[in-house]
Amino acid sequence: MAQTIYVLNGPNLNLLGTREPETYGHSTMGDVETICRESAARHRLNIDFRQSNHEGELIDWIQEAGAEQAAGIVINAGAYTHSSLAIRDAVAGVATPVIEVHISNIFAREHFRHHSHISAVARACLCGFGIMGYRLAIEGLAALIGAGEKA
Ligand code: CA2
Repeated sequence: MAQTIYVLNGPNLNLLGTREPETYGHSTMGDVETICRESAARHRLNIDFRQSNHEGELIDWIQEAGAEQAAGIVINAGAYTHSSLAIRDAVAGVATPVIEVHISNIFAREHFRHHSHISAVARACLCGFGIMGYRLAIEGLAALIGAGEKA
């Protein structure tokens, strides 16, 4: 049976494409989901794509991915990246490899965005590639878990 990658998106990302295009571009979460599904399909992987504005719900989903032995988690925790020890602990608590993604280059922005609580416990981090970062994260996960490309 095909393995599943959870793609988890945090607060306000449901608004992607509606404002701040100079930082986040014009694409929507729907576009991000399409990119993720296309990338995963090339490696015969399933995508479970979710967005929540609630910290506890994101934590429940990280734990669920761990319990379900998901092939990986791609997470853009939004602003919780910079504030949530609880999400950091959830990521640290799963054996599933976690890839941290940010659409913008958080290091080229305000000082308060320069620190991520998640980076130290993630398997890898990507930022500044726009929504292409999600595709790169799935490609990277596929390589990590040895999911070959579809002929
Ligand atoms: O660059 C990223 O992906 C971020 O995770 C996005 C978060 C921000 O707090 C992080 O520092 C970096 C913000 C998500 C809100 O996105 C919106 C996009 C368009 C319109 C409104 C919100």
